[in-house]
Amino acid sequence: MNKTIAQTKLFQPGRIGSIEVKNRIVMAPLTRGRADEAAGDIPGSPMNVEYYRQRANAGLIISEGTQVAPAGKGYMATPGIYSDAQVEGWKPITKAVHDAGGKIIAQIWHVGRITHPDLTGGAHPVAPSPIKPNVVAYTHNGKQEVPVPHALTVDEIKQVVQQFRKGAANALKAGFDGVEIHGANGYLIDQFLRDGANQRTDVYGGSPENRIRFALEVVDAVIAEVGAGCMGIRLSPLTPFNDLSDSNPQATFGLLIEELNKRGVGFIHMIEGSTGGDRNLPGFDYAWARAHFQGTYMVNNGYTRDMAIEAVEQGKADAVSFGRAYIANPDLVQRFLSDAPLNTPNPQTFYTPGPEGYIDYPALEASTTA
Ligand code: 8OZ
Repeated sequence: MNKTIAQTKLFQPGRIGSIEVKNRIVMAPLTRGRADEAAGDIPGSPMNVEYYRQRANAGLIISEGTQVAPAGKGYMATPGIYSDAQVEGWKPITKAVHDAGGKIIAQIWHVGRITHPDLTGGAHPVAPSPIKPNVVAYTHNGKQEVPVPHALTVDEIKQVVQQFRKGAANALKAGFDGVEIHGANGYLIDQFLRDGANQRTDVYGGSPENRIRFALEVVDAVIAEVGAGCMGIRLSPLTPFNDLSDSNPQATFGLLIEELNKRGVGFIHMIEGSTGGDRNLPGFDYAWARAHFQGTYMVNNGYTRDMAIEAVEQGKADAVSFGRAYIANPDLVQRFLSDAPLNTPNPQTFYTPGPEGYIDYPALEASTTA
């Protein structure tokens, strides 16, 4: 018997980790640069609330990356999750999503070396090793080369782990349903994982066992606060984004996945290939990861509606996240269900302040969604 589209697994309720979701379509974390920077990187303006509320049709929303400390901020006007005022700011957002029947988790984030003191309140960028990436930071003083980062001492590493721990605890206080650790795209955790940025000779560098240590310390700290079921980690074993590389991604990320299994981590959010680009890069066996990871396996990067339906139907993934499509289509689930055309995202307004390109993408007319 042929299924209707609505009967395919992508549109069915299920669980992401222990979080019950009404479908397996996920809104990916999206940096939008619309927090109140002058007030202390605080989210929760009426416009921020409306943006998330509009997208509560997703089975799960993953918040924009939210820095766990001032030094972990790498872009203008990204929200934090370390101060009490930030926690208060997130509350109307999580409430609006819940009131609209959705679920939302916080993506907790530290950019490491991908920043400039003009963005961190003067703090010098940090990293596993003093290696400068070929990256510019966008600051209020224009585009600037990022400096050679300060190599974290072991004491400082422990402090950053505690910052992630506090971020996770704050996420629950703010009403989030869980936490995603940002372990992808060349930011701090990824800088420890991959040897293009990690040339340490202590227990945090060298072998894959040592390079995954920091990530696992963060995972353990987050689990201690929120439990393993409602947390997960975003990974991008192959992406060259933010000038990062690894000499053997299969060994590094294969070992990490085995360790995540031992901890009962709820989900992995896997970016396949080059973030926002080529999906077909050599060097990592995603089918292996799917087969071996015991939690929920969520995939991302350039999925179309039909690719997502097929991937979940065939068991290649449990859930699929959409970034750019969700920027431009607040009602993405309804559009996928009816195979309606999608609005085109406008990159000119991805990071600009104000409502344009944020809360003004049209939903389908009610008559066409019926
Ligand atoms: C694009 C612009 C700013 C931030 C990521 C958090 O790549 C980001 C990001 C992407 O994960």
